[in-house]
This record gives sequence, structure tokens and C-alpha cells, in this order.
Amino acid sequence: MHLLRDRGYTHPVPSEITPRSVYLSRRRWMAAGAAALGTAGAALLSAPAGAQGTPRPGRLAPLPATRSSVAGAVVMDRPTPYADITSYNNFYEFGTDKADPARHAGSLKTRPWTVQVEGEVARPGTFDIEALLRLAPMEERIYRLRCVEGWSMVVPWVGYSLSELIRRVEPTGNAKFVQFVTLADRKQMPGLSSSVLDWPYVEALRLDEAMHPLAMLAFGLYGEVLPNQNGAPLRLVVPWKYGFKSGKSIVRIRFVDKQPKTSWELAAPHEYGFYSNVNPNVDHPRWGQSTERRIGEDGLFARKRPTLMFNGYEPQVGPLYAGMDLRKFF
Ligand SMILES: Nc1nc2c(c(=O)[nH]1)N[C@H]1C(S)=C(S)[C@@H](COP(=O)(O)O)O[C@H]1N2
Ligand SMILES: [Mo]
Repeated sequence: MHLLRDRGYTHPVPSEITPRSVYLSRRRWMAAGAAALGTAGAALLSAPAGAQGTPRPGRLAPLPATRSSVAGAVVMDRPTPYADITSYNNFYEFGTDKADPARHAGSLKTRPWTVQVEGEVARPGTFDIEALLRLAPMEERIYRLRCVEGWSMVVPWVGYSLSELIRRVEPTGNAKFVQFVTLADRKQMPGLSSSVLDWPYVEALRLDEAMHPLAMLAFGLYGEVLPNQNGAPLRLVVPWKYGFKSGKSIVRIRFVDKQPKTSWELAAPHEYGFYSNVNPNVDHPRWGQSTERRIGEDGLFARKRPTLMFNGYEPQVGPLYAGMDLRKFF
């Protein structure tokens, strides 16, 4: 793990893709960790390939769910092992190194937890996490998550469509955008002492994007509640957009009439636009976006995968952007 740490991140924005040598070192470290942990550790590192009906890692509270019937909600790609999903994270509130969230997010207190819903809605209010867990039936969805840095994972999330919550608060005719504000607590989050981003981390969607059934509020993965490093106790997952649109540890949802600024736009406006749809044809100014490295697949002979338009969700979400110039609205 110290090999990752020694990489010396100094960038104010996401780094390039992890060099292969560093990543191979990480694999060796994980293998060594498995050996040290004995069979339990080894089982954890080769976590279930399927999701529903396969053994859970069994470390956190179970969060039962039934397989989603939403169109496109279950991709056929093999899910990324639990150990990878929970140890290679971006959650800058806990540091900018991929290993930092797993190392430091243990201090995050996820109870009590409330989400304030406000702005252009007929029924604003404060939702307790326990009420949110009961708001709609829990579904398992197997989504791709692609980071703008060029890596991707396949995650069996547990949660429900964000539209379930939106419908209940009744947006007014003035609600055009939905802003998501995540927790910013210096006492719990060592990364806030860095000025890498403006805190709190904020993200936003157009209302119709937020209402799309694939936009998900996630409370768990692999049949258990979310580990802190993955955004406990609840986060957004917007599978056709780059990972950074999927804000973690949400505390406030605000309905507004004007397009809000997001943390990444504020940090680097020429690199990160509002829409941030996965688009292999629009390069990041400092690197290409046409291929990706699937976490957990990078052996000596692993090939990069082609990145798909809208991360492969074009049949479902393409119509949301009909007629838009996606180079202008990147
Ligand atoms: N609050 C918060 N949410 C966040 C981030 C963050 O730094 N802080 N990083 C984003 C980025 S860049 C990615 S790629 C995904 C990563 O999610 P994962 O750790 O579950 O893979 O979370 C997103 N949500
Ligand atoms: Mo990301």
C-alpha cells in the first residue's frame, strides 16, 4: 500500500491513469495481504463473481434486494471483486490517493444521518436515513462506473431510482436542476484541510436526467450496506456519466431553476463541464477518453477496453441529449 502512497499526488485535479508498474505492485500487495489474512482474506479478495444469490463478503449489515427490472439496470459484465471496489476509491474528503478512503473513512459517522430536501418543491423536508431506507423497495443493479481518469468497475449496487424520492417531494414548475450537497465535516474528514476542491463537494443534474430511472440512490453494494469509503450511508450513482457526478455521503438535495456550478467545474472549468457524460469522442484536455482499464482485470496481458458512448447506456439515455452538441455541452 505504501507504494501507492509514495506516488506523490500533487495534482489539483484527477491524475492520469495509474502507471502499470504501480498497479502491478498493488496487485502484489493485495496478494500478500490475502496470504497474511489466511483463507478468510483470500475469500474476500476473490469476492463473489455474481451478485444476487452468491455469498456476501459478510462484514457489514446485510441489505437485501431484488434484481431490478429497470431497462439497462443489469449489465452482463462480470462484477468487479468486492476487495477492489472497496479499496480503490476517489473520495477526496479522505485524501487524494486511491488508498486513502479505505484507510481514513472509518472515522465517518453514518448515524444519525439526515438528508435535507429543499428549494423548488411542494413538500420540502428532512428525511432520516432510516426513512430513506424504507422509502422504496431495494433493488440490485449491476452498473458500470467509469472514472474520468480512465479506469472502470462493475458494481452490484443496492438502492432505488432517485425518481422515487423526487416524486414524493413534488418539484414545482420552476425546478429545472437538482443539486446534491455532500457532507463536509473537518472533524471527520481529514481531506478537507486540503484546498484541492471547494468544500462541500457539490454536484448537479438536469431535472429530467435526475428523473431517469437509471439515476440511482445507492445505499449498499454486494448485498450489504455501503462501506464508508464508497459513500455511506447514501450516494448517487449516475451510470452514464463520469464517476465524479455520483456524489457520496449526501446531506442535502436542492431543487433550483438555474444550472448550478459543480465542484469540478469550479476547480477546472476547461476540463470538467456540467454534463460530463461518458463520451469516447471528447478527450479530456490532458488525455484521451476512448479506452479504459477495468479494475481487477489488469494482469500482464490485460487489454484496455473501448469506452462506450454514454458508458454503454446510450439506448436508455441517448434521447435525453437529442439535438445537443455534446462537444459544446461536455
Ligand atoms: N463526496 C464525494 N463524492 C465523490 C467523490 C469525492 O471525492 N467526494 N469522487 C467521485 C469520483 S471522481 C468517482 S470516480 C466516484 C468513485 O466512486 P467509488 O469510490 O465508489 O468507486 O465517486 C465520486 N463521488
Ligand atoms: Mo472519478
